[in-house]
Amino acid sequence: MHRMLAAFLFALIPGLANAADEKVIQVYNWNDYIAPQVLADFEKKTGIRVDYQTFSTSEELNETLASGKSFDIVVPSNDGLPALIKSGTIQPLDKSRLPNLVHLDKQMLNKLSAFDPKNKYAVPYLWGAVGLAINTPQAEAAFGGPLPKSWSVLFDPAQSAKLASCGISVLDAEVEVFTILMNYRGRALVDSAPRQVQTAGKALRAVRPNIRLVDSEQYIPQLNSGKLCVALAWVGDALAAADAGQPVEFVVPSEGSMMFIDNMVIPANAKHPELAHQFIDYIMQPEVAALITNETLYPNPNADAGPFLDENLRNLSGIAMDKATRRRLSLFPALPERVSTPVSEQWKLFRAEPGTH
Ligand code: SPD
Repeated sequence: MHRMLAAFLFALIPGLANAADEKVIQVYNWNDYIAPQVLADFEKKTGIRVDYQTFSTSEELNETLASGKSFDIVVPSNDGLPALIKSGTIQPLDKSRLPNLVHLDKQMLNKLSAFDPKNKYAVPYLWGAVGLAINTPQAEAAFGGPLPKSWSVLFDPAQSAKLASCGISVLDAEVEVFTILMNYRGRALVDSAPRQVQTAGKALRAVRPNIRLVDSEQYIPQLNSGKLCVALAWVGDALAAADAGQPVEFVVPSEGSMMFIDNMVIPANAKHPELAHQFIDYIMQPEVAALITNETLYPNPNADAGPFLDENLRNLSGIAMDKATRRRLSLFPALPERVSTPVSEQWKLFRAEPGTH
């Protein structure tokens, strides 16, 4: 009876049959982190439509996942993986459906296995460093000369006060900011006691009046249009400003910095895990990984993508990381709750303070 009704409806309403057959996957990724052409090509080659949505903070991703909303692919950072695995929020991958895994850089997979043992749940997508995006002419004019290559330009109140007039921004990323601040203060965040996090929070609030923007999305167009002179930035977003014609440099300060690996994973409640595997395997093709790097200016973990990269990117600092810079970068560790809870509390206090107008 139901089948007859469906046949009747399909005959009555043209296009309904196609709509019922349509394959769709829901992908949830960071803002400014894809080449639109890749999605269009994937849809054309596979007939699978991509419903693509974005987030701009790890907290937003975690809240969305905790709400039970279903996605087929999401893109958490390495430090978020252990909690997602432990809570059963993501499912193991079926590697027999991922032949393009052979292209991935073995060293990268090895680093990632500290967060995802045996690389069971996650396929690295893009990675990169955290550093300072500096619009050199503007910053030097405000500072009164060359800037030290140090996090002090942000965290020393006297130095950031000089730069406040040309616009400072920091990422809306509590783990990033507190990890770097603690390193600058000579401590590892992961080993810090709540009281030490509170003291660091107080130091961070002291520079809040010098900071115009706490944001990970709007800072991109603002850097691109010369409205900010110093930003605590993820590498691709800083390189995008140089690509947009601004005299912006990406600097890894002398005290060192952090790197992240962002990963494609399949949530446990995904409606189409088999299509999700198809999507992941598509992205791991060297040409496709290169298209994504060419567009986003973030390095990818694909060992065979080099020949497909735009020529000007092959030696670009930030994408091709020299050994000396790599040595100054550590991978974000997963934080225990005894640290992440005071960090979140301090972050709320910091955000609530008024900044530069
Ligand atoms: N604009 C896209 C930025 C994505 C960067 N992800 C970094 C996450 C580090 N926790």
